[in-house]
Amino acid sequence: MPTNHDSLALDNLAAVESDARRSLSVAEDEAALESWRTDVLGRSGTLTGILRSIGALDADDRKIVGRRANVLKNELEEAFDERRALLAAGKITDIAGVDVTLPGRPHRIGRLHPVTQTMRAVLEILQRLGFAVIEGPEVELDEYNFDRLRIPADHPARDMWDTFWIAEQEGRIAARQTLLRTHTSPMQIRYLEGHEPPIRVAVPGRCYRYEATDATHEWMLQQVELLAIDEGVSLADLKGTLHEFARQIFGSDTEVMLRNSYFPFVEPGVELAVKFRGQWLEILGAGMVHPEIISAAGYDPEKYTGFAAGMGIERIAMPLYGVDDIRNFYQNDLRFLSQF
Ligand code: FA5
Repeated sequence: MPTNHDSLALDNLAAVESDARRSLSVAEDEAALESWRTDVLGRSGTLTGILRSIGALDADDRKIVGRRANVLKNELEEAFDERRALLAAGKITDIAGVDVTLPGRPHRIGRLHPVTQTMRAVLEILQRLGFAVIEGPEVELDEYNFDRLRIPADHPARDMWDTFWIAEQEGRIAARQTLLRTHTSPMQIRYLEGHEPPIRVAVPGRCYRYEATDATHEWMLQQVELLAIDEGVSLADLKGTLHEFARQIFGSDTEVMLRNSYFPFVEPGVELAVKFRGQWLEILGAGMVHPEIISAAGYDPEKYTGFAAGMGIERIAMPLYGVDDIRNFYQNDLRFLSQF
């Protein structure tokens, strides 16, 4: 057991050590190094003072304190040599207050955006349910975004989708009017042009709407379109698919509701809402592909039937991550985003 005497001497030693190390770490030139050496290791230096006083201690204490003081002396001499070598090698700049020998600050590790995480989870489930993932253009023709989906220019349903039109370039009159797609549904038409039933695809992508934003509406949104066409596909298949999807993404405790809706390209039309903070939040529109769309693609609508759906990924992310204002997702505030 160390005596009081000896623990006092050890405390002194510790104080000398921390002072010495701190002042050495800010010595930035040869003169500062030399004055440090005089102050600490010189004839009347702080450590030398302690070494001298060891003789006055009891024999036992002398051993303990003496050993520690000698080890410290070696350590400080080494630290001094190291510091001098670093200075000589130009590894320490003389920018006041900057110690380039300090360890670096840790990098902040990036993470996936919550909407990207949601998109990945959604596609994983849909792939397990048998849908192949394909993509389509964000800049779309009026014809595919509207007309061929049974929404002609004078149709009141066009008001459902306020549109960003692509301006015609000066001196060049576009043969066909282009726009930023307002939904992923044009891919129903494009896919049917080049593929025969059986069809089972999921089409993720960004959509744009020229509309005022609020807690559940953004002007840019991500959707996933579903299209399944085959002989004998029924509304029961749509219902089963949507319920299984909802169960897998939200868990079986979350309440969902399928209700009537209207879209010109389906008959009948439905929408799915999820209970979030006591209110119904609409997450997707869906329905049975309109027979005219199937016949326009060259198939007999008596033989082939199908369903389609368009899911809003931000709307799905809201209950998943407990976000009650959709606008938070795209404000690029790291304090918000780094929570997920
Ligand atoms: C459509 O876009 C249809 N194309 C969906 C569809 C596909 C119906 C296939 C039938 C068959 P709607 O405009 O309701 O429908 O949008 C679909 C989903 O996208 C909505 O349920 C919602 O989840 C999301 N959504 C729509 N508008 C916005 C918006 N401004 N901001 C965020 N999410 C939106």
